Amino acid sequence: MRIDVLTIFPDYLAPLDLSLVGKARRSGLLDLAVHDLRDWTADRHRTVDDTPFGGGAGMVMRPDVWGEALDAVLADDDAGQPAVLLVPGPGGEVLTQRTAEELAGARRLVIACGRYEGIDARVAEHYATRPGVEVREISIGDYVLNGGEVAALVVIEAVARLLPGVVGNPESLVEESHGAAGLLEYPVYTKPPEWRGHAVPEVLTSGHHGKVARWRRDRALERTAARRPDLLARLAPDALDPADRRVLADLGWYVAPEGPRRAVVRPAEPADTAALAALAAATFPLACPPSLGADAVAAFVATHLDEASFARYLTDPQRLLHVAADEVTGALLGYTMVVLDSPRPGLEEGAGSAELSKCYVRPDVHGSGLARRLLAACTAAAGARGAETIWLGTNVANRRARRFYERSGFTVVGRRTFDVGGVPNDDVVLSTPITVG
Ligand code: JD8
Repeated sequence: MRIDVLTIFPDYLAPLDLSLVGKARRSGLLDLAVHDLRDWTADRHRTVDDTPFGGGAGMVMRPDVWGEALDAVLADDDAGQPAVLLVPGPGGEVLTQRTAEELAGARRLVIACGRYEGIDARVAEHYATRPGVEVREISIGDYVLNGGEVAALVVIEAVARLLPGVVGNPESLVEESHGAAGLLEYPVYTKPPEWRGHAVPEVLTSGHHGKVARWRRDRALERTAARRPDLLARLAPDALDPADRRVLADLGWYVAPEGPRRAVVRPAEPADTAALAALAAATFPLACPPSLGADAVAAFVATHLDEASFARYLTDPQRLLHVAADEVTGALLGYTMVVLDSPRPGLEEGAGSAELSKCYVRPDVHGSGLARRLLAACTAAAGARGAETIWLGTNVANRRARRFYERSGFTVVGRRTFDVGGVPNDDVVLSTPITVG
């Protein structure tokens, strides 16, 4: 790659003789030239600026000097390669790793470093019409600098390290922040294993590569959720495996079809009535065996899961309803309903026995840990109301649900017949003790 930098402060770019970029220049991987803009002035004062048309403070860099300089630099190219003309400015598109990756694919970059109040706007307009030249006004961040040189240093380092052969071990490019994974990097450690009373996390000296990789992924997810939730929200759902989703769930996130989003789990309120009934009507049929006719299901929904029923449930002191909702849109994602002091099938005594009557999550967010969070919330609430055990019935054919409850500590304690719209259904009954605190 060839990079040309035009500036009135060539020494500002001296750091590019150092470190990896310096090595890349000396090894020929990068052809970098720094030019003094004043070399293209025509007056003995080598003037590059003048007063702004329309008045105002400061000076503006002259288009004629820039024109002479850019024409010369752009023409100095045997192969006539297309060039990207970068014009740093606080109003440009903000540089990201994606931009750096794009620019690393170019054959040639020319960077026009402005000073004063900036470069006459006609320069960018003019070269945008020049064949083989793509003009991009870039910014390195939402703060104001005095010129474009610092931005040139940033761009050149961010691009050069992506060029083949510049970074010794290309592997290290993979796992870094803003890299392909789209996550911030995990914390790193080296010798000594103990420093000023701070120990290195044990897993890192365990030699167990799988556990190390998982630990690092979890830390990267945690850091990104805490520091750059905007980056997390951009992740593609299929980039997140079940372990990732469990970590995100513990951090208060669920994985929506459009990507990770924050979800709140809270007690249901009267304002949720209509949305609750709609969610219940949409999810209950999914837990019913195909053998159960649609009429029976519809009859059950109409009599037990309609708005009037939920309005009643929400004012019944013996019922605890919790919902999971998208933190931004408020859309309901899942819900639970617990009936306090409800005797387990086959037992008389109901005191201290809570029934998990309903636990449903929208199918498009299954596997995102929301059911686990809802179960934890409603179980804790039942425990706080004195319940010592919680039981539920689920259709014998619903293996997914049974697996979920058994993974959550429930054990099979019996069977029951559950009437849906007048049709008896075989349920397996599971129960688990409630441990408060
Ligand atoms: C180029 C002149 C100074 C800017 C009057 C202060 C980039 N992220 C960034 N912040 N600032 C710049 C930047 C500032 C520049 C020039 C880049 C040329 N200035 C001007 C407008 C207000 N002075 C930048 N990339």
